[in-house]
Amino acid sequence: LTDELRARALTGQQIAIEDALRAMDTISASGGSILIIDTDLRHAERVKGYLSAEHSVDILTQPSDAVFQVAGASYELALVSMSLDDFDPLRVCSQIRTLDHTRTLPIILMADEGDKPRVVRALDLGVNDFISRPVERNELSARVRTQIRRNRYALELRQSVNNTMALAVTDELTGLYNRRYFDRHLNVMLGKAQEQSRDMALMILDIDHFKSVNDNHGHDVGDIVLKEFAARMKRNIRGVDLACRMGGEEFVVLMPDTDTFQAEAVAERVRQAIAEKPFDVGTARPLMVTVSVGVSLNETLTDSPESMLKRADVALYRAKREGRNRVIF
Ligand code: GH3
Ligand code: MG
Ligand code: MG
Ligand code: MG
Repeated sequence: LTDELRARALTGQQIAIEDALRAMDTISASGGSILIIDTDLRHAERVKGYLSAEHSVDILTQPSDAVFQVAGASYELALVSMSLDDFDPLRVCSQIRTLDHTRTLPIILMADEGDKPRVVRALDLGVNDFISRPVERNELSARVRTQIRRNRYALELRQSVNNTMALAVTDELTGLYNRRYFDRHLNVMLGKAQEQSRDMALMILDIDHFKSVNDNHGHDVGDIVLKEFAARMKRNIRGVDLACRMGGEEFVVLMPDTDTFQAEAVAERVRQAIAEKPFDVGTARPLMVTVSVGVSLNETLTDSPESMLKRADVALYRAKREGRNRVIF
C-alpha cells in the first residue's frame, strides 16, 4: 500500500480503530499459553505451579530446542531463566526475536541479583520484562498478565488496522478492488511499463442490458449477478491481472506484460465464461447474461492512464453499438 492510501485508510476508517482501542479494557489476560525455558526442572515446576490455575504452561529444559518449540506452538509468552547451564539465555531470546512467527512473542526473564547487567542488555535486545528470583507468586502473576494482555491487544489492533486498510481499497459487493485503488494502480503500472518499454493492456467490461435484470427480477437478483459476474471474471483472468469494479455494472481489468494477442485471448475467455452458462440466481427461468468488452493497449511513450481508459471506453461503446456480447479493440 502506498503511504497515501495508508493515510486515507486511517483517516477514513477511524471508527474501527477506535473500537479496537476501546477493546483494551475488555481484553482478558487469563487462559494464556506459556512456555517456561529453564534447565532447572524443580524451579520450573514451582513457577509452573504458580501459573497453572490461570494459564496453560509447558516446560522446556533443553534450550537448544527452544526456537523450534516456540516456533511450532502458538505460545503467548516465554519465561526464560537467566541460568541455562551451558546455554546463553540472551542468545535464546535473540533467536526467538529473529523468527518470523515469534518476533513479537513477549519474553520475561527470571533473573538473580547478579544477573543485573545482562538483564539490562537483554532489555535492550527487546526482552519485555524481568522478574527477580526467588520468584514471588503475586508479582509473577501480575507481570505475566500484563504481557499477555498487551500482546493480545497489539494483535487485535494490528488485525483491525489491516481490515480497515483492506476495506478502503475493496468493493464491498464483489470483493474486487475499488475504483480508487485502480486509479492509483493504473498510474503506477503504466509508469513502469512505459519506463521499461513493456506491453500493458486494459479492458473495460460492461454487462449488457443490466438494467433489465434489475427491472425484471429486482435489485437483489441484480446484486447476485454482479457477484457471480465478478467471480467468473476472476477465474478467467491471470494471477497478475488486477480486477476492479469501477461502479455499477462496469468493471476493469489491468493486464501487465500483455500484448494485443494475449489481451484478445483473455477478453474472449471472460466473455465466453459469462455467456456460456446461465446465472443461477434462483429465478424460475435460467438467466442469461452477456458482457461487452473494450480493450486498449499502451501505445506511445507518452500514453496516459486517461487516454488508455478513453480508448477502451470508445471500443466498449462500439461493442455495444455493434450488437453487444463481443470484444472490440
Ligand atoms: P447496456 O447494455 O447499454 O450497458 O445497458 P445497461 O442496462 O446495462 O446499462 P445502464 O447504464 O442503462 O444500466 C445500468 C444499471 O445498473 C442501472 C442501475 O440501476 C444498475 N446498477 C448500478 N449499480 C448497481 C448495483 O450495485 N446493484 C444493482 N442491482 N444494480 C446496479
Ligand atoms: Mg450503460
Ligand atoms: Mg451495462
Ligand atoms: Mg454501464
